[in-house]
Amino acid sequence: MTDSPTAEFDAVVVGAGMAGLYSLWRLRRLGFTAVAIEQGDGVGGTWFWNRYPGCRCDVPSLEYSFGFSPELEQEWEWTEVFPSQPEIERYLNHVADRFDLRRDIRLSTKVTGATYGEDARTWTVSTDAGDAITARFVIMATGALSVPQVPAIDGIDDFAGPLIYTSTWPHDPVDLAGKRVGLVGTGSSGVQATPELADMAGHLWVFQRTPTFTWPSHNGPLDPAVQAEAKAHYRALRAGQRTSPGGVTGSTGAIILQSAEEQRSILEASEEERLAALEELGWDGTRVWGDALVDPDANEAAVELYREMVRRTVDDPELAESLSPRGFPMHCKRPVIDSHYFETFNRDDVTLVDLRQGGIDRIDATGIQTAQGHYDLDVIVLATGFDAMTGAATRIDLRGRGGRLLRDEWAGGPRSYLGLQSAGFPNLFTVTGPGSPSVLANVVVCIEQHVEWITDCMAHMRERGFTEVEPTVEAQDGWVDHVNEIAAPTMMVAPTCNSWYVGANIPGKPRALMPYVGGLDRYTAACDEVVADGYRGFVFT
Ligand code: N01
Repeated sequence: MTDSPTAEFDAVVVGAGMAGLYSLWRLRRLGFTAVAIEQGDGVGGTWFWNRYPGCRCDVPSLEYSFGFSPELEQEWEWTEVFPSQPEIERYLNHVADRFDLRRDIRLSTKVTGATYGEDARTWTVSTDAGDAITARFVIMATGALSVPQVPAIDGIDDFAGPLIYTSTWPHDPVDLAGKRVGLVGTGSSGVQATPELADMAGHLWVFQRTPTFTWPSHNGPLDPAVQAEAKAHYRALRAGQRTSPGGVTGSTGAIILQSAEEQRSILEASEEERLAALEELGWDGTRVWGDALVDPDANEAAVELYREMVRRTVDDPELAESLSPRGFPMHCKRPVIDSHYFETFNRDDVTLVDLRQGGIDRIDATGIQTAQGHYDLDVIVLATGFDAMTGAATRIDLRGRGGRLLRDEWAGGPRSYLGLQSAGFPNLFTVTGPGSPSVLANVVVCIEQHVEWITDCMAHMRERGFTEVEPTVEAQDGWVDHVNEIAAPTMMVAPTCNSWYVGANIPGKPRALMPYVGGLDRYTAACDEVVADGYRGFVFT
């Protein structure tokens, strides 16, 4: 089937990461034919590509797993509270094998375009292998963080040694022993890689443009009793995930803060009470303050507590100051979870290069030239992030009704109804796309909710003989307004915050908050209400 240059399926699924695998499983179960097109030469998506040292998920293992198969839940054994990349990749390969999904997956093939034929009401999907695959539906399971950002640094191709992106870390072992290694970027990837690279390298220089808010993961071996307890009550756990804002119950051995009952008011706390929170909770004592999520003064008070923790952890006061976030609020970017990040800077073989003292001018054959001087390096590691949430879809020539290009429609910021469909692009669905909670919640739960909604909608159409579904422009506009309104009081849209949530990490990308901040529970209820109301806002033909 997959060798044919042309084929006809009910659905083409773009990607074979978690969303692609579950889409295939569910489509098959509902009796739809489908093929998944995957650019990597293995399944797993994010967990196939991001194999840098230290790569780990920040959602507990027992919750960062599929809930669609009780047998799978029972047979798979997690080993750590937070799963490492190799363990998740093994799990996803197990899923692909256990459910015989590989026969419908075409690896090492990139989708380059998809055009909607209004007469036939089908999509024609083209790939870099020269295929033209026709299907009634296209499901974009392309991931929110799947397009690495190539930083705009002069001379990036001039470096004579290996230049490695964390997001495409090589499969073969990388020998860093005795090497001078430069790491650029201190987001989640850079923070996770720092302690590991420090162990591997001769000397590590960390090039930091903006200091990070990061908290210890408290990772460790998974208590067998906790695992047994979860397995005994998995149905209740899954139900709890779906009705929580973050898709996480916190009942699986991990310390999850900021649930409503744990939030305190920093503005009502005395200086002694604030410092007592650090004594009681350590780093987590900086983020138990509910008012810091919405009040700038409360936020700055919490940031000062955070800086106090940096000073208590980093031996050199000047270095502590360099590592301290300043000038933008806590909670405006994705929280980072680490294992001994700040402690790593107390090592003699690790040097922080604070780019606020002089930025990177260029990369040359022998290293990185900054305004502070030249750093001679053998290896450069780039942990410089992703063109998040819209990058994958806008790089594909997606042509909807009348030949309109999705990339043009989204030129001022992404527009979609419920994060599921865009007006003018019938029968094209997005999993965990902009306008949905996705990156702000346990993405596995988000994926399952989306895929179930999408495939249920397809089944609904089949039952009633419909061939086309598309949202109205009014419904889409209403949803985009709602997404912006509920984000307005949060730190995520603070003008001083340049996060990938708002596209600020990509030069020229329009500044627009992409995820839905209202919580997975509220979002799921909104999706369910739309269906109960006869798919309000969607037009079926
Ligand atoms: O990317 P990022 P990431 N010169 O965009 C710097 C998920 N994730 O891959 O802040 C110098 O956060 C940039 O600096 P600045 C998670 O959702 C999860 O780390 O723009 N520096 C920043 O420090 C996460 O949020 C996990 O000033 C440059 C860094 O590169 C998301 O992926 C693990 C630069 C990019 O940080 C993205 O994280 C890993 C330049 N030209 C990832 N360009 C877990 O589950 C960029 N930077 C734990």
